[in-house]
Amino acid sequence: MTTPASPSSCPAVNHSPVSPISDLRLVLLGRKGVGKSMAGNTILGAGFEFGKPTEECIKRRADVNGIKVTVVDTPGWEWYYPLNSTPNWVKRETLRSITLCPPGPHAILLVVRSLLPVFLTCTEAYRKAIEYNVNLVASDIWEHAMVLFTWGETLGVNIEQHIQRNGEHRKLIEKCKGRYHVLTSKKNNSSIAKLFEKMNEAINKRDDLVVTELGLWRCKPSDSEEICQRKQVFQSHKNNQKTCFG
Ligand SMILES: Nc1nc2c(ncn2[C@@H]2O[C@H](COP(=O)(O)OP(=O)(O)OP(=O)(O)O)[C@@H](O)[C@H]2O)c(=O)[nH]1
Ligand SMILES: [Mg+2]
Repeated sequence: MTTPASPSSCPAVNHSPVSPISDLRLVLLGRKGVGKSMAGNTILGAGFEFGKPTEECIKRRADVNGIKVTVVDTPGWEWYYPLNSTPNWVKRETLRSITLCPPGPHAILLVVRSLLPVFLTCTEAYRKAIEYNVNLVASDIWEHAMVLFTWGETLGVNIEQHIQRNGEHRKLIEKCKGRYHVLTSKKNNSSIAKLFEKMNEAINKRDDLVVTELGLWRCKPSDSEEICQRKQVFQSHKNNQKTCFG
């Protein structure tokens, strides 16, 4: 890994013990109707319209437990789209979401409904659709991803049992290096505090915060030209802002 030039005013990143985070930038991604907007409200307290389709990215900010939290909500992709046929406007908004919280999100929350109606069980196709749409953003986005289960109050079993029984959810969590959290529709301060704690841990665990955050924007041979261009836009934004990452 190469270390990018960082502004000389940036303080050294302290990894041990876990440094508290004062600013958190999050993007919510997921299929239509899984509860992204409501999850945004649960995290921030309010700000997103839910119960109707989100048609473009929306950014909201709030001070939560002393942390400046930015959440970007996105339009969901339809469950019935065949793989590789997500409409261009959804792809465009998915890509735009990460540009709305410069210099880039700390975490991408993959919102998944914990229990689906019977006609929408979590099949391999369902998981692959999630992976396909997430990969549109960047191939290394999984380094920043966490599964966020909604409808937690309907689970009926504890989450570990649920994951044990649901192989597709398990595979998704494995792709996110074991990171997941469960939300319910009711605001629960300790659940939000726990979510932030998990993100803080994940951020601090990365080998080098600066490199890793830049890593999201670093072009890889596997990235499409469009993704590379977006990463370059971020790179120049970062250079202009002369800010620290994190
Ligand atoms: N009981 C319960 N209902 C939820 C939960 N999360 C979302 N809902 C309901 O599910 C419906 C859809 O929620 P939204 O947050 O609008 O879903 P979305 O993912 O933003 O939908 P799109 O913007 O269309 O992609 C709403 O009627 C919510 O009230 C939850 O955790 N528990
Ligand atoms: Mg929505």
